[in-house]
Order: sequence, then C-alpha cells, then structure tokens
Amino acid sequence: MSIQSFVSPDLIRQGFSRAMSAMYREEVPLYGALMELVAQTNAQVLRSDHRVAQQLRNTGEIERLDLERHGAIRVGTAGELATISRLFAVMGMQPVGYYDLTPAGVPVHSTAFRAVHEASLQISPFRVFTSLLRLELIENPELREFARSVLARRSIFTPGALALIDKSENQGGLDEQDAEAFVEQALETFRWHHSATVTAKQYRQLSAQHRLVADVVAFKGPHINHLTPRTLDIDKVQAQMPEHGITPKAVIEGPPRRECPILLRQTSFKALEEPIAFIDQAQSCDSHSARFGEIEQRGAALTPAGRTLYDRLLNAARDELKDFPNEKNAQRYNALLQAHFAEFPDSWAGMREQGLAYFRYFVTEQGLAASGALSASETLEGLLSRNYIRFEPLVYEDFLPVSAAGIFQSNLGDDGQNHYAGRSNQQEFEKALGRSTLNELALYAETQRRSILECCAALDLPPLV
Ligand code: OOG
Ligand code: NI
Repeated sequence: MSIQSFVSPDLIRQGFSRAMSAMYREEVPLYGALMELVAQTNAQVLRSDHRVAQQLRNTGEIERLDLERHGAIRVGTAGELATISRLFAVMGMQPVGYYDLTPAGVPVHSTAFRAVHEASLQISPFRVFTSLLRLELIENPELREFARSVLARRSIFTPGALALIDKSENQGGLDEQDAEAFVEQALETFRWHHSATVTAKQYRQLSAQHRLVADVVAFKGPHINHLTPRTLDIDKVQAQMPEHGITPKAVIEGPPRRECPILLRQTSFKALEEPIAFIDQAQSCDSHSARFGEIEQRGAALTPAGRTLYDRLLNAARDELKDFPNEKNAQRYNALLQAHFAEFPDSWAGMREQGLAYFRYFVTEQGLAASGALSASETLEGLLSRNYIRFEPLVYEDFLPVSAAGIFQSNLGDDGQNHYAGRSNQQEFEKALGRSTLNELALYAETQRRSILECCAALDLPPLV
C-alpha cells in the first residue's frame, strides 16, 4: 500500500472529536445547552471586542474555536494506559506533561494527550486529560485486591479497535475506510455503560474509599466524564449559566480575570446523575454522577519564569485565604487573587519584555516590502520597532494541576479532601504508559522559535534564533 493513501492522523482526530461530541450530546442533554450558550457568547465577544477578534484572526485560532474541546477519562491499569496511548497515537495525539493529583487528595496521576505541532493543532486542538488510578494508595488491602481483580477482568477496547491500532502501527497509517472504522471502534471505549461490573454492596464499598475509585473500578470502561468547549469570556458564560438551568461551581479555577488572559480559567458543574444496574440488582436506588460539564477560557502559555510567578501569586492568594476556595469564601478569594496578581504585568508587550509568556511572530506587509533590502545584522527588537514583524501570544494548550484538582474535587463531592502518603512518581507513570511524556514548555519554545525562523526566511535574513 502506498503512503499516499493514508488519511492524515490530524483528520482522524478531527473526525473522532466530532463523533465524540455527537455521542456526548446524545448522552448528556445539558452539554447541548452549554454548547449553545458558549457559541452565543463567543459570537458576542467577537462582535464587540475588536482586539480579541483581530488577535484570533491573526493567529488563525478563530478557525479552530468552534472545534475546540477537551475531554477527560480515568483508566484503571498500566495496560489500559499503554493501549490508550497507542490508540491516541493513531490520531496524532501524544502524552504531554505529567500531573500529580495526590497532594490534592485525588489518588491519580495524569497526562494530556494532544497534538503537538501548531499546524496539527490548527486542524484539531482536541485533547484528553487522562488519569491513571493509583491503586497502591487504597489502604485497605482486601479492597485493593478486589479492585485489582475486577480491573484485571475487564477489556476496555473492542477487538476491532485493537486490530486497527496494530494495523496502523504496522503499515504506518490507515486508509480512508480503516480510518472511518477506527473512529467508530475507538468511540466505544469512551461510551457510558449503565450496567456496573460489581454488586451494589461492592460499589458502596469502593465509593466509601473514594468516589473516584468507584468511578474507575465499577464500570466496563473509562467513560468520557466531560467535554469542555472553549469560551472567549468565562465570566459572562458563568453569569448566564443559571438562566439555562446550569449551576456552576462557586469559584473559577486558575488566574483572575485580566485584560490579557494567561494560561487557563475553568469552571465545572454536575451534568447528570446516572441510574446504575448492578450485577445483583437490575434496578437500584444508587445513582452515580459520572458526567460533568465544564467550560474554559484559554490565554497565553507562560515561560518557566512566568509559570513560577503564576504559581507564587496563586499560592499567596490561597495561603491568605487559609481554606479551600468554596461557596462561602468565593468573593474574598476573587479579591485576593486580583490583589496578588496585580504584580503580573497585564500587557502583551510587558509580558514579552519580561520573558513571562511565549509568542508567535509574523511578518507584516511593511516587512515584506522591505524584504531583501535588510542588513544581515538585524535584531528581533529592531524588526519589531520598525513594524516589519509583529507578535501575538501563543495559546496555552495544556492543563493546571491545582485547577484540575479543584475540578476533580467539585465533581466528586466533598470527600475528595483525603491525604495520601504516596509520592509523585513520574517514572512509575511513564513505565505504565510505555513511553515518556513530552515537556510542554519545550513544545511552546519550539513553536515560538519556528515562527521567528519563518519570519527570517520571509525577510531573507539569516536565522535570528
Ligand atoms: C479530570 C479533571 C481535570 C481539567 O480540565 O483540569 C480536568 C477528571 O475529572 O477526570 O479535566
Ligand atoms: Ni476538564
């Protein structure tokens, strides 16, 4: 078979993301309502805020905005994680970053599967926050063994999906027909199954250990637990949610509202209580809240210096609050965030000059007109000051551990505040994954560098980086 007949992994991912969204819309009615609200708000922002509209046009993000979403799943074993990694690889998604959620009382560690090159992200920015349950943190040895044995018996991939993953790896891609079948088969892994794999009593025991343990162990597969659209104004959507029958959590995770958004702001809500059929009773009064809704607003990716500053300011606000942010202290928490983040420059130029964020550089019309007549000793700053090039912030494509912990906790209920003795263990995670995770900061630095090299080529200059 010739290479030319393979479908681009980027297009398989785009198709998969669409199929996932359609499935989730059918399974979780509130998701449809949320998508409409976000689409309306984004359209309003684009009409009224010309600066944001122009920026999104300049970077091309405007074309991916409606496609943009992330999902989340939780798997139970090393084998499941390794195969999920191979499944995502067929769609051009790689594990980026390592997130340890145990300090926040959630017995998992995680990575985000996503495309890594800006050209691929442009076709589909679909990402999946993927967590591996840390069974070793279950203290009760009998319950731990029980959970292990239940997980060992399940198989979360269809035979068709496994065969197509093998085929793609062996021949280096999938043709049109196989790609279509792959999307259909892969989707099955993420579907909700309303029948549990345990008895009602066992479910309650797992749930008493941690709701998350029950969510992973008691079901046939790692159902997608939320699918999150990207909004251009999270405060506006949050304010309008109640009118649409949606009750968000009290506090928006991440940085405060700013002129120049950084990283990621998120909020979630309970979307659906699912009745479950246990193996010993078809109709049970137990229900399980497996599905959530979430929205997010994305801002600029920060450099290591910017991230250190972000972490320091966030921690300072939280330390001063002296409690987990909740309904009662939400107002004070927001005020504290605003006060502490006053130290973080709120202009793109300021952040660029201080090396706090990553940017993409673009040649201007003026630059193109001057191309060929520039001296070889040009500098980036010189080109910027004469308007031969301009810059736009590079969007953050990843997640935040403190925010993710807040999302987990609000989704799981109050019993998420356990303390685990387990240490962060990236090595163990990567052993399970069967490969190493990529460093997100290196990816942003590469994209920034490529954009500078493209400018140099267009201006007929030697490389400036
Ligand atoms: C994942 C929670 C984290 C986010 O956006 O930070 C997350 C989960 O609940 O499985 O999705
Ligand atoms: Ni999420």
